[in-house]
Amino acid sequence: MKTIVSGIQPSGTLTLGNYLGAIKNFVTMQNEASDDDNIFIFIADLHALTVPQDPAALRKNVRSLAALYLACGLDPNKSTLFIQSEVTEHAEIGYLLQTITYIGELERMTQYKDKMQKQVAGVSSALLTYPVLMAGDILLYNADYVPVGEDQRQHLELTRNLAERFNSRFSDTFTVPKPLIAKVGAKIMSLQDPTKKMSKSDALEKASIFILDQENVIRKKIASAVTDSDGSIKFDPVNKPGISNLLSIYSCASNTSIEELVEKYKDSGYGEFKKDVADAVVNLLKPIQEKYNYYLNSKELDEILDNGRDKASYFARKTLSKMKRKMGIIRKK
Ligand code: ATP
Ligand code: LTN
Repeated sequence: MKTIVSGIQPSGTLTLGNYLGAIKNFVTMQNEASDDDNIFIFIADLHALTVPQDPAALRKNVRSLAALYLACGLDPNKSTLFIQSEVTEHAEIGYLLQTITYIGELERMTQYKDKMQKQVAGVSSALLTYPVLMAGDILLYNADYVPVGEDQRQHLELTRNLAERFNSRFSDTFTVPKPLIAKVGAKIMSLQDPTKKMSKSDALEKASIFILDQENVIRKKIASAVTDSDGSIKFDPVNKPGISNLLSIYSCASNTSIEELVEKYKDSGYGEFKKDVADAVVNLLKPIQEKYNYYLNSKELDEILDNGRDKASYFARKTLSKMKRKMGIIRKK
């Protein structure tokens, strides 16, 4: 029996990076899981609040992400799907874990350092404590594995440290989780600056492919992706970051190895290659988009989220009361 936990922030429209780096792996793991495994996939709305959000847009994004999870193949009979803020134990464990986290550990987080620079109206203290909340998300369910993209590796390392610290201070309580980061697709890069990660919050629209982009938009974005003047199709992220990124995208979208693709396109030009990358991405996203529209307007969506909340709460309550007992936050022994 194993437990898998992961989440995505409803902080905007999801990108192809979120799909290939995260959701695709959630679905694979779900489909390979056995009946006694537990899979918790949630919508990290509390995390989204670490930077300013428009309340109406946030509400819409939460629903949209839920529909997208289902459209991408997450099955509520196999995975528990829920909204983080509806299981209030997440906020509580976040606070309790802060009491064993050092400020220095948080100030070292690269995502904090990057994101704080982009804040114009001040940096919220929640942006600093965000990785502690994330550790809580994982430890509440005693996760064995956490499928994420490469950018989350450092947060997972902190989670492991906090689990070990708590266990040694208060006796064995938490499972120490392992990150699961795919070999290909864990860091899809921007189409306009392939040395930067593709991000939902990139100001440059054509830098990212969004899961819900229309076919003609996807084709245009890939056709105008930045490459190089060398003319050969090879996987070399340092000297050929643009072509290497397109090879990674193509490989993940078509389930073909990068080596096979390099061999197939050894005599081709960039134009032909880009056209085929676009075909693969369009074929990948089209069925997801069709299902998305169905789920977004379906009645099932709320039922699935209600059931997910109830199931997740059951596990979260158990872990939290054990944790509080060990810390002395209990009236009677
Ligand atoms: P933001 O740009 O608002 O910080 P994000 O696009 O990085 O958001 P998250 O919600 O932080 O999205 O990430 C959700 C999941 O998607 C995480 O597991 C993360 O590692 C993964 N992910 C995000 N961007 C990429 C990317 N470019 N390539 C691969 N995986 C990614
Ligand atoms: N911080 C993650 C989202 C996230 C998460 C988690 C991922 C929040 N809690 C727990 C895995 C497990 C991000 O991708 N920005």
